[in-house]
Amino acid sequence: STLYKTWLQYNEIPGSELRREYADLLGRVVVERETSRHCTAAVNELTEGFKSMLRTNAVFMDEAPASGSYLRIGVKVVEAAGTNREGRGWEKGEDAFSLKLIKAGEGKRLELIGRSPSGVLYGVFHLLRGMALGLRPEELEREECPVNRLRMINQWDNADGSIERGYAGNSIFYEGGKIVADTSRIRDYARMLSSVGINAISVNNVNVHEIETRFITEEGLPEVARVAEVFRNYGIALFLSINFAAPLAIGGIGTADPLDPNVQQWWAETANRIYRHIPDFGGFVVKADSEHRPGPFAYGRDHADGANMLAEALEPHGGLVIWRCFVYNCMQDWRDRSTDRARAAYDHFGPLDGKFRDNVLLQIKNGPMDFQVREPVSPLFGAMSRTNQVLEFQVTQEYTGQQRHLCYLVPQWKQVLDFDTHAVSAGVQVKNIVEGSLFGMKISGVAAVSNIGNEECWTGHPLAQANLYGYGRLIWNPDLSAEAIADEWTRLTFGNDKDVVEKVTQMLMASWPIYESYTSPLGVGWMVVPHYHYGPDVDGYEYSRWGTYHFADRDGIGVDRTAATGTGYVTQYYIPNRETYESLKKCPDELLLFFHHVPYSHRLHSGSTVIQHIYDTHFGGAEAAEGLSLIWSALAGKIDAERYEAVESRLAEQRDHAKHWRDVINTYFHRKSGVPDERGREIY
Ligand code: BDP
Repeated sequence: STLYKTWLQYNEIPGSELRREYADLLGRVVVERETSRHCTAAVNELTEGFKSMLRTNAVFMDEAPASGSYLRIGVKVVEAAGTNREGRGWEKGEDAFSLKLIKAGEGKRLELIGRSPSGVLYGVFHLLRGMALGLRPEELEREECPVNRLRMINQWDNADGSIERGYAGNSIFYEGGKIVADTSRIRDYARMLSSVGINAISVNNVNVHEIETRFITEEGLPEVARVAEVFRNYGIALFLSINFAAPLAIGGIGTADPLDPNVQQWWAETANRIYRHIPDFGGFVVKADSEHRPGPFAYGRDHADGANMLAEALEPHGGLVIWRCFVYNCMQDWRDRSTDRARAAYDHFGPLDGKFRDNVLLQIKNGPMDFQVREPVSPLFGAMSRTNQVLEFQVTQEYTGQQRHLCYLVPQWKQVLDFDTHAVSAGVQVKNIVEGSLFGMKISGVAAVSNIGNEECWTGHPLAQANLYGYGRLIWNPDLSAEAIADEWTRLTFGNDKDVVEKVTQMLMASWPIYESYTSPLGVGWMVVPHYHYGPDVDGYEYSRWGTYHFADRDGIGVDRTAATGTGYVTQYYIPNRETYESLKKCPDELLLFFHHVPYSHRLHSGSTVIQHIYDTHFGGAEAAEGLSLIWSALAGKIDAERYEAVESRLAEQRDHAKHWRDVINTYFHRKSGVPDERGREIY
């Protein structure tokens, strides 16, 4: 169905002239035999794509024809710098490709050269995308090399088939404690990921339960290897989340102490076993000493001890340890104002800079708290110059409307990537840091939590497909604009009708600000129903142990994180960011309540008071949410019924739910502050 095919619709090219031109150019494909052995997925994709877009069956040949036009595909392997390991390398440049249109006698030759079979695959997807966008052959010419080396997706899927923070049905990977027998849907997912440049995936939840702990045993591995094979064909390396206490849980060793030789040996043997089954296994993702997960702290060891022990086991095979920095005290006493969860990652990991082995990467969430609709950028970016880093985004919309509300997140991610950290000097943006060359990181990149499940449209809300697409495109090239990505996704998904493209792009681009405007105000976060994180509950997290407070009382609201009078979190930033956030005058409005506790009468840069801003944005936001559904209804008849209706019903839910948000937030602050709305609108 069109829902299922996402951005890979491969509709017939409408203009018959352009279609004929492409059919002529691409009707014959020359791939040398040696190359084609390694490029099966690329060849299959071309075959499928040409058949449905050009209505031709491409003829594959292993030698160039004497005359006429054709597509030539080749691999020119990038020199691997000193990688004599059995595992896969992560060399910069190995995923690159070039596409050139060359005049050859009477005809033309389109030449696609990849620097590896993955490069060829990316080139093929680029070609098919260009065709679907209606580009002419000469407009396809380019040389591309992804900016980030590691471009990863994290599944939070559990073996029982459920998905932590999944909003689109159950897992496509697991059912009833087992890996699914039929992997064809996983293959389709691999195609989607590869089409936007993803090259790594961890296939189980970071919270590892007993069943998944066993994935690394002799019984579990043949099953995992089946999935690894599916992804391998699409240039995607498979990783597993592991349980740090596995030596205890399944190893029969009475400890998981990283400095214990028996533990070290157990992990070394485990690594050997894994690589016997999966020779190009990517490595481990580890959530340790976080939210009740086991870790090195139990043995008086630190994160470097824990990560390095695993790294040593994987090192001979070329495997990586991706160690998450989402570490904080989730049992804090809300009465104690001296602890600040925002400080935690930096306080834990900053002092360990330089202590990690070369194949360890620290995975850092984009903000210091937890994927809120608005947060400052984590100060850890730029703070560790001798440690490999991975930036973590959340594609699944946990705190941003759970794929029932429209929230296109690419603009948010873009702000994070473009944030000027002022590490080393002005102009050092987060994207320059995670790309790796600035600090000479051995390997680095970006990871994100997936938003897909087994529903027909993959993502619950059909328009939420744009987030998965956009994530891949953005981390391939962080200089792409959020608009350009939205425009591209819309065309690929719904076709090139001008009205459709304009309206859908407009909806996507407006959606994050709209969602922000009717939910928690001015960067304060967390006013959601505890545990579920959907819908408003202003005080739900206020007197809890999670470190998630807004401190609203009758006089004011916000968290004082200044150095002068607050938690001192601002000192984790470089100057001038530190000064900007410290200063009530300079702090940007959208983060005001993240950094300052202010009276409701405080005047924002925008000119309005905090309380009036809350009223205005909530009335305005609910109205704008209704506006989204009106824009969509203007597209009736231009979009197939299945997708039209699926989107329409989500937008109707959003419209109603936004009003609920508006009323709960406005009423709360009206009652707390006693300040009336200047414009006298209805507050309950
Ligand atoms: C939070 C989620 C929780 C995850 C955790 C994590 O609520 O389900 O396990 O992040 O990232 O956002 O480990």
